[in-house]
Amino acid sequence: MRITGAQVFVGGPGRNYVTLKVLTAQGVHGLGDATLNNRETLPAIYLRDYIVPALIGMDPRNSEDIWQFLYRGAYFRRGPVAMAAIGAVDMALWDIKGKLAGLPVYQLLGGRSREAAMVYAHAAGADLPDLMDSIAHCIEQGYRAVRVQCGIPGMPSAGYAVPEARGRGKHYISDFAGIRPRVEIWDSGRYMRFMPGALAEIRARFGPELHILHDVHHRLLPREAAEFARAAEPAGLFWLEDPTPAEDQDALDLIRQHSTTPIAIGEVFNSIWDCNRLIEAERIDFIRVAVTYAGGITHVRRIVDLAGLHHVRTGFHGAPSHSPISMAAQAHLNIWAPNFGIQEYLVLATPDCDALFPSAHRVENGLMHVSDAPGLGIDFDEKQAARYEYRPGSHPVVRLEDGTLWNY
Ligand code: KDG
Ligand code: MG
Repeated sequence: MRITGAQVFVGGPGRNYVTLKVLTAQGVHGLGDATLNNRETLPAIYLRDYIVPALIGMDPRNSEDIWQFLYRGAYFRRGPVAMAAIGAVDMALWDIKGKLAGLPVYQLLGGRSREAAMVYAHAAGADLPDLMDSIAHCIEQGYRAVRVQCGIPGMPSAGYAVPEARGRGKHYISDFAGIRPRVEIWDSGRYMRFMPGALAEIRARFGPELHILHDVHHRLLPREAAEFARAAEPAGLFWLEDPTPAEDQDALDLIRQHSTTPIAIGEVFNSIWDCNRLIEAERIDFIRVAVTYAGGITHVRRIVDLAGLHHVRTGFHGAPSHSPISMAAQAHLNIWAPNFGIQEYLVLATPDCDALFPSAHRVENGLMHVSDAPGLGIDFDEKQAARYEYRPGSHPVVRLEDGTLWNY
């Protein structure tokens, strides 16, 4: 059996999805997602120029050896661009493996550990009453877990993942407004004075059953994060995400020393080497890596197994920049992983997106049910794909009021 070629598509409805289709002499094909939000052309070039020519002639069933070849063989290892490209190949090879076996990928991983996987939705408000409405809307739709982000009184800009005005659209990641980023102004003091109390009010309003999550998006210093995590304890969070930038991982001990609020980190990690010390030292409760930029199913499975040894559960990244292909790959991991925690779920499930990526995976009542179709259980309609092209966009940059550049 051998690979005869592979195609890379960039574009999609409202997103620059990077889709890889690996072709074989036997007519079976596999799909992978290499979308790297606002840097989408880079994994596409990495795939087209450096990976696809090397794949031709290889046996697609040897997914482990191909992973090692792409990772070790490149000499310059890791990083989001390379790992997203490797991740896409790996997903496609698991897709082929499942189709050849006539089995869904989760069966190849070890079968079901649960019937369905809990997902969390996003709620956001320009102010607390607006956020309360947004949470109530998520609960009406059946979600049992909700990430809550709120505008901060007196802050010159809206804050992370928060609409500028009540009832405004909340697609906060890319507005395709070009490469020059929008600037947001941040004030940690105002945030710290307001947000813990807001979280407690949310708990009081919605009761003990709702799983409440909150994303700090790397904006606090370790000492501030420790204070914030302790102040948020009355809200009984499911998790506090990215309280600090995770480059200085020893500093995270401060949070542990001062609070029992569960901590989730890892959406920007690309390999096990970015999180092995965090996991082994049990500084986190949830690992947030994604199959897309952490090297696909083969590599993320290793991270999941290491995490399982240290009571760390999964909470894979699922921002709207992930295409339904990587969300499908994560659905298979979620059904299998003995230490599954939760899945972020924010696919743009519009008719256009469903037409581009048809599948029988479904989310109902806040639970993701995985399809039993062979492989990843997802298709890609190339005729639909021809409707879209790459559009440049950018994340905002964040500055303090005096102009100092801060963490997005
Ligand atoms: O591209 C950046 C986004 O993926 C990120 O801002 C989303 O923090 C995020 C989350 O938790 O989904
Ligand atoms: Mg996040």
